[in-house]
Amino acid sequence: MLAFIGMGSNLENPLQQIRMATTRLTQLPHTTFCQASSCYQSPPLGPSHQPDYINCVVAVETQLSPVQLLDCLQAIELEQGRVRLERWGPRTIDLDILLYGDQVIATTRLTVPHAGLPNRAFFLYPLMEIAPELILPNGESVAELKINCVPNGIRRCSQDE
Ligand code: ROI
Repeated sequence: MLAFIGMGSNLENPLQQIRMATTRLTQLPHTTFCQASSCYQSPPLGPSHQPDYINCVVAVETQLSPVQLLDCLQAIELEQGRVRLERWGPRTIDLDILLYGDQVIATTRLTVPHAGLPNRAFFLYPLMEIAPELILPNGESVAELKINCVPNGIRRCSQDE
């Protein structure tokens, strides 16, 4: 199944955190890494007393189930020292399943498509870069969502940062 994973970091050298997590994603079992977007910087959504975020989206072709994939992502978060203190607080790395094929999942552990996907520029800009033709399970196109979302100060990081 083709899955899209959103990455975010705003602590302890975010670009480095994203690079490390990307490397780990290339090593997932039963999974072929397809593509990574550029990195994007944006002010925090939520509590503003925290640093800007760096975000990136990757595509993988995986035979893992959604829950198996989530387990792998949470293991990487733990490895990279993610500590959950406050809701919407700063973090070294956040890995979210944005989409898993055209599956719709609503369980206690997992909401897919990610509930924030339709209005978060920091997911839509990088997603549009690697999957401009993508249509969500409800029929909405990423292109249309991106046009209609509030950019909120997002900017693409230069490749050599
Ligand atoms: N804000 C930005 N800009 N990027 C994120 O990845 C991000 N992740 C979050 C919250 C705290 C909601 N804000 C964010 O989880």
